[in-house]
Amino acid sequence: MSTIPRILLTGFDPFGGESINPSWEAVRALHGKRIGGHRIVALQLPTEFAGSLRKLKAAVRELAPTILLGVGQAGGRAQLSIERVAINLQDARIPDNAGAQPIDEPVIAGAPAAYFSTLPIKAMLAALHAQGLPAEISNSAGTYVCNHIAYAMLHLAAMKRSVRAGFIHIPYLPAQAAARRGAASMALDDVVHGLEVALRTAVATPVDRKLGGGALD
Ligand code: PCA
Repeated sequence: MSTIPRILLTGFDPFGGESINPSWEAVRALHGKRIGGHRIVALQLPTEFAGSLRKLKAAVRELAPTILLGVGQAGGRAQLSIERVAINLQDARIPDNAGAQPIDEPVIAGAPAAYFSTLPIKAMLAALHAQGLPAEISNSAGTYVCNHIAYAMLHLAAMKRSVRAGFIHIPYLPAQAAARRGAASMALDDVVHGLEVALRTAVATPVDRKLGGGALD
């Protein structure tokens, strides 16, 4: 195996009655690409609480990545949504793809209530805007499988200081939004470009910039 530092970039399989998940479509387009001296490894995770965690842990053990970036579909959101925080909670509104529906259970028992992203979220936001891509900081990754994986990635990063981690939610693809009146969407090429810009910025920015990106609600 090469000694180039690795970025583990994860997407999810379709869930909730969809036949496609834009997160996997986007991350797989970046598999094998080199960014700032790092190699991207794309990994599909099942939209399952237990299964996703098992697969993530095995990949981290095998690849020893220095950056973990999780990507997931957030149907209804209009922009690339850079998550600031993940919480130690599972509260599933719908069953996962294995039929599990945990209510008010921790992701990792005994671990902290929340972790902040350790990727430079403000620098990433500025870089996306500079490329003309719609992006925002989000202060909640929800309480479903995406938050679960975001929390697990940040827990791993907290255990190992050489690892940085974060999560980005993305809108529906146009074809998904076409079936829903008024739903926002983003073209796959823009999402792929945005993820590449975000990762390039993450690699190049060890300490985040102090830029406004807060919310009043
Ligand atoms: N989105 C879901 C789980 C898988 C995905 O792509 C979420 O936001 O939790």
